[in-house]
Amino acid sequence: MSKRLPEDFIFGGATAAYQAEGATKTDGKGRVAWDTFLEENYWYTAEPASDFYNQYPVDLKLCEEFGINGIRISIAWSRIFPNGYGEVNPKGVEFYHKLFAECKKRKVEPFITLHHFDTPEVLHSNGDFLNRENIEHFLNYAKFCFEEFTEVNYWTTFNEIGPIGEGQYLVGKFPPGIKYDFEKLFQSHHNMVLAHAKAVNLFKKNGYHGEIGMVCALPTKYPYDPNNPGDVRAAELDDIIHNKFILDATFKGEYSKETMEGVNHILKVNGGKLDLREEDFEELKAAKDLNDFLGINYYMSDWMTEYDGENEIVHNATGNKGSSKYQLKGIGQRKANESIPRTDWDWIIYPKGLYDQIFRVKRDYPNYKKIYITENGLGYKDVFEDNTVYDDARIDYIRQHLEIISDAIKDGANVKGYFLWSLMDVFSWSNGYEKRYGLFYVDFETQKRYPKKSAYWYKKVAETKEVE
Ligand code: BGP
Repeated sequence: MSKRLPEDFIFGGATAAYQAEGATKTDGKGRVAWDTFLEENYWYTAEPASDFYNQYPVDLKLCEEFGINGIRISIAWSRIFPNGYGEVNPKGVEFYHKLFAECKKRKVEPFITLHHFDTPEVLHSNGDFLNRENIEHFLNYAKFCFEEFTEVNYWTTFNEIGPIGEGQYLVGKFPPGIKYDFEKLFQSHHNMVLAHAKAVNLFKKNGYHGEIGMVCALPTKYPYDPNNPGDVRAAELDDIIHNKFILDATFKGEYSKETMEGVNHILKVNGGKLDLREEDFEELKAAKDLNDFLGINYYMSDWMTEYDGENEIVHNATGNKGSSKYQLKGIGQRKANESIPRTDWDWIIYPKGLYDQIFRVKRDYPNYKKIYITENGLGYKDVFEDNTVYDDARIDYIRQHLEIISDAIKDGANVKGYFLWSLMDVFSWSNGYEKRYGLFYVDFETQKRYPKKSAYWYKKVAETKEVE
């Protein structure tokens, strides 16, 4: 029997400014750290991306035609403030007004993210969020947007604080490319949740229009052998790094005893000391019940086993299956049963992990109010033929996750929408243009869009609310 989703459910598509817009030097846009980092470390750049800067009317028309009634878009901070602060760039402001007007025309609800990995270069090079001054610059940028873009109903402060810290300071695949620095990792998490809390407090104090929340990547962590206490501990510690530290700060306004015990253990083994101030917790506490929603980005789960050797993370950027490695001293090592399916980039496909994660939030953070699944999707080496892509594997992936969401709702979780990553093909931060996710195939040379088989399938689900 097919599973149903509620009548008022949002069937959305997700994008991010830097991965979609292109036009990185157009109309006064300021540089971001990624511009230089991609030039120096990867085989591609953010040009042309999906040329969303010019193609957005085409993409929004496709949304309307395919029953997609929500879109995640991020504002590029450096289009509004090319240097991160100071003078406003009117051309950037105008672009987003035009984009939001087009959303309205096509009856697609925009969910707007203020920061999706793209801190302006001027601020990134002086420490990004490790530098507390930049929290104030972020707040000024947020305040400007709240007051300027009154047509927006849903605001997200940050996309994925966890992977930012991980990419920048643990794996080194994001600028500034630092590895195994746990002090910077946790400090970045802390300072960014603090910036989020300050933005939420400001939003509510000034009574701005709309709702506000945050988007977290929440990969579920399981012990490889649930009967081995070392594996159980490894799963707990990896969960603290990626999920629990951030969720605690956001929804409890403090770090629980177990969280701090885990963090202190990690810092003892790997070195480092955190700057956590009393006044930070006042802000966090004031904001903890004010989040209107939590966005969950869910792609994968991980299984962990105990590990005490040297740190080694190998990032699989090219889709060479089985080439990744993740093992951290005194924390754990990723090791999953071979029978569990995974993508060519070694992301483990496990829909039940989403169900477990939703119920973990419900159990541990009962003040979460409501959840949107703000990203989920399959990165695949799509084959373009007959002017389309027969992406049955993607349909299967989405189906399994929508079914699990339907179950979660039936079992009492408040999940209000789903945004497939990605609406159209975009480039992937650390994997380039070959890792595609879209419902619409993008020929990056001509910028023409072609609906994939999954787009027709998704349209039917959005129309009938039945997951077939
Ligand atoms: C999330 C990001 C997105 C997107 C997605 C897919 O972490 O919010 O911006 O890139 O993951 O990841 P990837 O591009 O690495 O495959």
